[in-house]
Amino acid sequence: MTPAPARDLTVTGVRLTPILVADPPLLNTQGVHQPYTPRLIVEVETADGVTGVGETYGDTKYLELARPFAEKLTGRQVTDMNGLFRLADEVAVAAERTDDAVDTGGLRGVQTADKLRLSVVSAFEVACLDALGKALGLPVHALLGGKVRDAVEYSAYLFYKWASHPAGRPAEQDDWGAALDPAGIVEQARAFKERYGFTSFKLKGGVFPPERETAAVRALAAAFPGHPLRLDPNGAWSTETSVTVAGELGDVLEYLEDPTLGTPAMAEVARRTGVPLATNMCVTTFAEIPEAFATGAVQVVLSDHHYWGGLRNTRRLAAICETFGVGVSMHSNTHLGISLAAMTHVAATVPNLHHACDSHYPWQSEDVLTERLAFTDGRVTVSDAPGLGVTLDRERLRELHRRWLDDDGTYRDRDDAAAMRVAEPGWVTPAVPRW
Ligand code: GKR
Ligand code: MG
Repeated sequence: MTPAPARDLTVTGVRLTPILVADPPLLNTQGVHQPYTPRLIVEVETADGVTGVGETYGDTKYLELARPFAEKLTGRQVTDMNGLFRLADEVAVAAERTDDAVDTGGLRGVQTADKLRLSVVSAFEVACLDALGKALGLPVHALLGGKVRDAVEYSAYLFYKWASHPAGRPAEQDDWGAALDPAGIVEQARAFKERYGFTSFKLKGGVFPPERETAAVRALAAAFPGHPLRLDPNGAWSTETSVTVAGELGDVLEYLEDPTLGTPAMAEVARRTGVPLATNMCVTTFAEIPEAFATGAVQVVLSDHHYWGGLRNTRRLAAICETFGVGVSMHSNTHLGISLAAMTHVAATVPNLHHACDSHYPWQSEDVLTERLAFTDGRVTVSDAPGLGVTLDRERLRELHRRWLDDDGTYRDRDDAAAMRVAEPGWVTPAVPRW
């Protein structure tokens, strides 16, 4: 038999398209989501004419790293995914920004230049995997060692929210309505269940005083008995408040997510309560693992391929968690279908991912795909089509890029506190612990 001709997997071109995507007024401890949020779409083309896609944060600081990175990628092989990290280091040395070194105020833990780099690498890694999969006729999960499940379960991501953005803001009214009290949160959860079949619920907290959020979780427990529930105030509480809330909700919570900031404080809360603690704030890099695991600060780590540096690093993280008997779940930030596809492929390959993954996707009415990904019975079916199994809608991509081009800078960098100031002019990012 004549062997099939070798494919030429040399990268011949990289396209970066920053876009602005409509986002509803979702509240968190820092403020509220802006009407539009920035995302970056990455396309990697090979000599054989195959194109792979990836997606990551689109704020200016990510773009500034992604641009020189894209230039350096041309001429390399899409198979050289380990080389992406070296490439990112080279780019970062040339572009290092001191103000990126530490920002303790983020909702995803301390922001470091390293994490920024990994978030950029991840989009290129996903695009390379997509291109490689398409070239070989294999799904991304097969390139990661093969799926261990045919569908990935997601949780309903409940948010306190306003009915619409403050007057004068451009985005249209969404069809979710307001949710500002326990009844509103239960109604939102019902809508999530009806529309998508989700059976586990996560409430984004840190917005109202803990008693009010505790009441909302109690209302969810009464409305959906036996369903897994989570509450995540993004580190807004003191250790004492965290211990109190854990005591009050311990019987109904699957886990309490980042009740308080920092590994030592989380370890104290864990020591004083029997409630499992999860994090996407105190363990967000490999370097943060040893202290957190040694002190028993977290029982579940939320992976996120964006800032852990890709799908292969997510598997490394899961393997470490398994070794130490720590659970794995998945974090999400505002994202589109390309990222949901990537999340689903990697989640399908992680045997010890026993918790439903987070996803903001139901909140995003816009996408850049020809076909939206669907949740059925709260699950996304793992695609067996080559690559990620998604197709870019070029027209839509152009429109959302046009919005980015036309923006005067108001929305090119996510700023939840600035969005809040439109409604409350005196608003400043609250100091933590807030309660
Ligand atoms: O979208 O407002 C939000 C969330 O608060 C997000 O930014 C967090 O990163 O969902 C995230 C979390 O679990 O902490
Ligand atoms: Mg969280």
